[in-house]
Amino acid sequence: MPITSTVHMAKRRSDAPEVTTTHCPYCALNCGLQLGHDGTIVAETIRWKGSPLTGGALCSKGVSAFEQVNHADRITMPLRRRGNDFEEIGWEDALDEAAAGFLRIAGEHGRDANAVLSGGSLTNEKVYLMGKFARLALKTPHIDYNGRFCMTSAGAANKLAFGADRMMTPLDELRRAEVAVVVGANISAAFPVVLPKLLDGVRRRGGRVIVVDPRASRFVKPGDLHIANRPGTDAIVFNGLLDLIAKAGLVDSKFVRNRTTGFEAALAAAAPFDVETVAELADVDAALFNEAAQLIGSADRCMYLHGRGPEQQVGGVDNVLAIINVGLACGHVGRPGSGVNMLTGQRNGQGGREWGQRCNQLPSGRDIEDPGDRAVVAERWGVDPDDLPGIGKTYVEILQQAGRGEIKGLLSICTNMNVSSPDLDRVDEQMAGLEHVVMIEPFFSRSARFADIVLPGTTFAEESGTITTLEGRVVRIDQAVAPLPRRSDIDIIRNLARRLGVSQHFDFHRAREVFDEMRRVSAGGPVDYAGITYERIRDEGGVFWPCPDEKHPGTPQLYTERFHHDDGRARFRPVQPTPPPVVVDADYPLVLTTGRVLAQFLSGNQTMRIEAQQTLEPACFVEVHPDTAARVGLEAGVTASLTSRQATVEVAWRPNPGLRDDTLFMPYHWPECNRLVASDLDPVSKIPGFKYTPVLLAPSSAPRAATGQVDASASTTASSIGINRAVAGSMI
Ligand SMILES: Nc1nc2c(c(=O)[nH]1)N[C@H]1C(S)=C(S)[C@@H](COP(=O)(O)OP(=O)(O)OC[C@H]3O[C@@H](n4cnc5c(=O)[nH]c(N)nc54)[C@H](O)[C@@H]3O)O[C@H]1N2
Ligand SMILES: Nc1nc2c(c(=O)[nH]1)N[C@H]1C(S)=C(S)[C@@H](COP(=O)(O)OP(=O)(O)OC[C@H]3O[C@@H](n4cnc5c(=O)[nH]c(N)nc54)[C@H](O)[C@@H]3O)O[C@H]1N2
Ligand code: SF4
Ligand SMILES: [Mo]
Repeated sequence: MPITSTVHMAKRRSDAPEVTTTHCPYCALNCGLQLGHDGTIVAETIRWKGSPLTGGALCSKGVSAFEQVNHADRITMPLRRRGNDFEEIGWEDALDEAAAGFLRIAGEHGRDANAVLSGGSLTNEKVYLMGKFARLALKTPHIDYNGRFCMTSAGAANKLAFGADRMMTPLDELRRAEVAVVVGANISAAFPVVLPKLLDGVRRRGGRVIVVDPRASRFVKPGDLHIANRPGTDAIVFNGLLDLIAKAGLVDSKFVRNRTTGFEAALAAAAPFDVETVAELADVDAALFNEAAQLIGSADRCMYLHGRGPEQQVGGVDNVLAIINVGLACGHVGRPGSGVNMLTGQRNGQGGREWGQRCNQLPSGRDIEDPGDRAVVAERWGVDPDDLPGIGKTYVEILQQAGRGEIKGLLSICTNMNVSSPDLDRVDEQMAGLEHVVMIEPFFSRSARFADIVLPGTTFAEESGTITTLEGRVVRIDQAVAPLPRRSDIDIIRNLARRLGVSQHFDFHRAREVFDEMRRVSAGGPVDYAGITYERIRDEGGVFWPCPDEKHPGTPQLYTERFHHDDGRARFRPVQPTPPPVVVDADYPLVLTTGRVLAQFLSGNQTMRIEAQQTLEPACFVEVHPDTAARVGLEAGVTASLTSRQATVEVAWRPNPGLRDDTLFMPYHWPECNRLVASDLDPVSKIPGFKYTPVLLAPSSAPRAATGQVDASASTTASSIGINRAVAGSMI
């Protein structure tokens, strides 16, 4: 696998007359960078040494991100479907038709027949606008966002345990940690800047890195303690750790007594998971497991970092609660060098789940079902609380109701469901069944082929706004160049709202105006930004929420004195591990788990257009343990065939001795992956079980050498989707 290490940019290369300071548009590390440009064309990335957290470091994606902005594939004019083709139309016609379609559907089927799917890569301001737009313009309860695929298990567990949904300890605190426990996070591919170095620091100071993951990613070093558990068994592993730590007398009783409730019940639920049981169910080495319990239980300062491995499971919330239970039992919360930290993924994965684009949420983390929260938001919006819709459907549920079900119209912004959703063949059918689909997209995506109207979207260099990083720090992005399509996402929302007759609620021309309203709406709420201003963000290198007034310094470290529940205490929750809904059997004997590669970002609609990234990772593949390959007769150069209960796909394969031999790993950026994955959901967070799919692996019967090229039938090509290339640009 090609390696791209962290790239430190050289000094400025060109003489672009202007420099704008902003942040990378991809992952939630939000590395700061500067763009060299002339007001129209962005010409280069410049290292910004003053960047909070990352100090100017960038991975290759951040270095090449600017190439999006003036890319030849940009959609610059609205597109309208004509048969299987698309034609360019004027802005006014496109906006008229987009709005008229939603009005028609509301008239014929009721307002609840329209839905919005939105994205965690949008700025806070746009997230807020989308939530407001769904509730006040479309008047539908059905708005959800792609963070439902991402952060909802972690968020739900954090709210249950601590009363808030935010990383609790700044990542810099790893400098003081004696032990770091990384649970199902691929640090080397997904958090490639700063975090590998911070983990190296722990090792250098004689501390230990403990990794709980069925696969050893590149960041795992000799000397680390690697617990290679079976996929889907994290609650078993952490219940077992809790049991062992208690039996060894390593519980921090003072912390448990003074700052928590529910310890006894959690311990009782963990009691059945003694070492032998865990070793058998999770298939882990008992000696390693004992050592991990000793290390964690004896550490004064321990940081837990969890990624999507334990979270994107049908028992995702329970898995995270089980990790939190161990952290609470050891008192590794609310003190320096310690913390149970979720690693948020998308550019604005954190702000994306605060500002009201979730089906169960009003802005500033308020609860859409809580009468008090509804009254506050309604008052600040100048509407009657009874006019606010109630709780809506989640992302997968909206798709499942699309077309043949009760959802007929869809507004989509910043999400690419026809790559990233589970059970993709069904999603294609569901999307095709919709009557009216409007997408706001800078690039023609695989999902856009199901649109009736595509409105050109904004890239990161063409707008201002705020983003909340994975640490909970609100940072600012500044506009470098004018939007290529002449209107920004905010302009689009304002113009659609006017056509839907509610312009008084959407009279925003600049992000700053939206932010000022957000501050007012959030004052006194669970996610309080009232004291954060654009000026402070720039002067102070970002401000951590909660920040209730302009004198308040912001809150980098949470929970030092109290938790966010009314009684100030954290909650242990008893965890009964959920068995997978579908199990491996003779027909589907291996577990497919899915994730990322360093060079590509999510559905690939941005990075796959950038040559530097595409050259590094051009196509889908599956990783197989060499023994497994030998067992099924998969030879080098032969294409692998994978069959799940959902679909069969063929991809190139790579050997990986660092993977369990009963587990396969496939990066999800290409559509092949989610054709295989089922759409079973966690009952609480409604996250799909992306990390656990029983499959059958075999050499392909097709006489084709593995070239690394994708199977054309599985991916989107110009011919397969019937788009006029001249209009839509090249597609993925
Ligand atoms: N290069 C790159 N970086 C990204 C992204 C990207 O697309 N590309 N996306 C961003 C986003 S949105 C996100 S959410 C983050 C995701 O960041 P991560 O969660 O770190 O990314 P994944 O690749 O999903 O890796 C999950 C890890 O979980 C492991 N795993 C699988 N099943 C299990 C299990 O049952 N238990 C445990 N303990 N581990 C398991 C996998 O082997 C893998 O190491 O990355 C962000 N950063
Ligand atoms: N099998 C499997 N599936 C997964 C995962 C996994 O690990 N395994 N991970 C899941 C995770 S963690 C996530 S976060 C989801 C991501 O799911 P997706 O919704 O597919 O995420 P993106 O690829 O970021 O899609 C964002 C789209 O919005 C566009 N866009 C970006 N910024 C803007 C903007 O500012 N304005 C507008 N108008 N458009 C914009 C981009 O061009 C892109 O087409 O996928 C999930 N799917
Ligand atoms: S993709 Fe993530 S790690 Fe890479 S430069 Fe962008 S923000 Fe930093
Ligand atoms: Mo994500």
